[in-house]
Amino acid sequence: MVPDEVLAPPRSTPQFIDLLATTIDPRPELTEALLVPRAFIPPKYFYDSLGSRLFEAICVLPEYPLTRTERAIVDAHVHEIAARIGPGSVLIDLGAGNCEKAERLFGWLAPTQYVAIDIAADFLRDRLSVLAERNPQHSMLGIAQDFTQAIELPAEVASGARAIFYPGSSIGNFAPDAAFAFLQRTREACGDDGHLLLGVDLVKDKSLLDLAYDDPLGVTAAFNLNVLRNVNALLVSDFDVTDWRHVGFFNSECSRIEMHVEARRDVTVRWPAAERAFAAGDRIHTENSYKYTPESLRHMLKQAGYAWVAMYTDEASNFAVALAGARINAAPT
Ligand code: AVI
Repeated sequence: MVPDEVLAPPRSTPQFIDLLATTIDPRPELTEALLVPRAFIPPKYFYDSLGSRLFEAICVLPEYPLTRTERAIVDAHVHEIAARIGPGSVLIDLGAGNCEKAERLFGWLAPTQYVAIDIAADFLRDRLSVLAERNPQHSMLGIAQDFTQAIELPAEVASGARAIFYPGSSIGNFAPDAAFAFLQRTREACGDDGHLLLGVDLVKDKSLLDLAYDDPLGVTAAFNLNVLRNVNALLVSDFDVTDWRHVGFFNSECSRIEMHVEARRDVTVRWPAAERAFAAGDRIHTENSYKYTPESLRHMLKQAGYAWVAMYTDEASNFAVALAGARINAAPT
């Protein structure tokens, strides 16, 4: 007979809700995306467990300074950010990944609950339990959810003012109209007492951007090509990664990074629902990463319904952290 205390989860195990099982089957979406003339794969499919780890590796590359610059900006202004948000909100971390960015805010924001949401269920569950062990005094809830279509907050999310955290310039992975609709949804989800803390990469020299998305070590290439392995797992398709190469560059006209996988040779990809022939040189578009200016960002946040926006940037204006508030009488002076 095993004593109860051995079977019971450790006190620090956070609650975890998996809403992915109840969301859409990825197969019709992927089939459709692969069969349109300009084939594409939505970037959310990068983030299986290996893809999430490869993204962590990208974030420490010297050529990809986004994460470090964002951290430095937040560190430099965290006192003011915390004063504006006020203590005791529910901290909702969209695309939480390894949860490390939000963890740095715990001491400053003293959240009543930390809610980590991500599409990579296993990765999030692992990282959240490590986080909970390090921070046993904080109440935590993990939610596996594709929040790109709708932000669903289940009843387990505590009531009270909400601070939504969307760092890392993930907003750039939406097309501008979808980014705007997403910001409107964050405004709804944060309620009339809420705030949004948003990290956004800014337009800069093309050579810097090209290098950030096509690094000499090939980490970004591995991240990009891994999407084919994830698609194989989801769709039971037969992509052979060695048939494809990584392409990543800044498209100045559209103010966006584009990533593609390009066929090295003629290849036919098969899966139970269909098949698709690609000629050598054909591309599958895997990601856009839009770059904004502080002005365009401020405008978009105001249009989305936020009453005020405080904008923080680094000295070179490479990256911006925007704090947007829902309530007009809390506007910064
Ligand atoms: C997650 N997202 C903000 C990253 C970006 O920069 O668009 C994903 C990424 N793609 C290639 N490198 C990093």
